[in-house]
Amino acid sequence: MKVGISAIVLLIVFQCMALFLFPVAALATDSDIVINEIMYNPATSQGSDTNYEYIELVNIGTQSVDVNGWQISDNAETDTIGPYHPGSPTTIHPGGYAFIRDNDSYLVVKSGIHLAVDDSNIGNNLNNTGDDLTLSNGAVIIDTVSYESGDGADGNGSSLECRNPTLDNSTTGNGNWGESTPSSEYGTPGLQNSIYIGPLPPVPEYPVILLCSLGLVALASIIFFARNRRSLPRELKIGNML
Ligand SMILES: [Ca+2]
Ligand SMILES: [Ca+2]
Ligand SMILES: [Ca+2]
Ligand SMILES: [Ca+2]
Repeated sequence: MKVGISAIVLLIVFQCMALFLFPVAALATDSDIVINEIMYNPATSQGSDTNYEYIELVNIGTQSVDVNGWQISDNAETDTIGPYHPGSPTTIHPGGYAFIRDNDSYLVVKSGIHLAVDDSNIGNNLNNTGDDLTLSNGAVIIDTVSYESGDGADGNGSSLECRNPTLDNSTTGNGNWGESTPSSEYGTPGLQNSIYIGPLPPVPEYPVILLCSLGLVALASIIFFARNRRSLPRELKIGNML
C-alpha cells in the first residue's frame, strides 16, 4: 500500500499534538485534588499529636485521580503518600474524600479513602504553632496551604476545615477556613466539612455588561450633545429657544 508524504506528515503532526496535549490534560486533573481539612493539634482528651493528626483531600473535579506515590511536605520534610493498608484504594473519585493519617493512628475512621505516609508521621508532625503544607506529584505542585494556630482548632477538639475548596485555600487566615463543629466530633475526616458552604452561584455577567453599556451610551450622549451645543447656531441653542 502506497502511503503519501502528506499522510506521513499528518501522522507526525498528530503525534506531536498528542505528546503536547496529554501532559497538560493530566496536570489539569491532578490540580482538582485540594487540601480540605487539617487536624494539626488534637485535644489532649482525643489523643497524642503523633497518633491523631490528619490531612484531608477532596477531589473537586470530574475525573478520578490516583494519588499513590504523591508527596506531602511540611516545613521540615517530605513524605511519600501510599495506601494505609497494603493494597487498599488510593484513587479519589469526583466529589470523594481521602485523608492522610499517621501510620500508627488510632483514629476511628468514618468514611473516605485512607492514606498513609512512608514514615510514622506527616512531615515531622504538623506543628502546633503553624506549618506550610505542600501536596505534590513529583515536580508538580498540586496544592499548598499555610496554617496558623491563631486561625483556630488549636487543641480544642476541632479541625481546621475549608468552607469551599473551589475557592482560594492557600492560607487558613483568608476567611475560607474555620473550626469544625462540634468540637467533640474530632473534625470530619473523609466526610464533607461541617462548615462547608457549597458551590457559590455563578455571578451573572450580563448586569455588569448592561451597566457598562448604559454608562458608555450616557457618556457618549453627553459628549455628543456638548459638542453639538457648542456648534449649533446661536439662535438654535436651547437656552435661546426659551
Ligand atoms: Ca514524616
Ligand atoms: Ca501537632
Ligand atoms: Ca511540621
Ligand atoms: Ca472533612
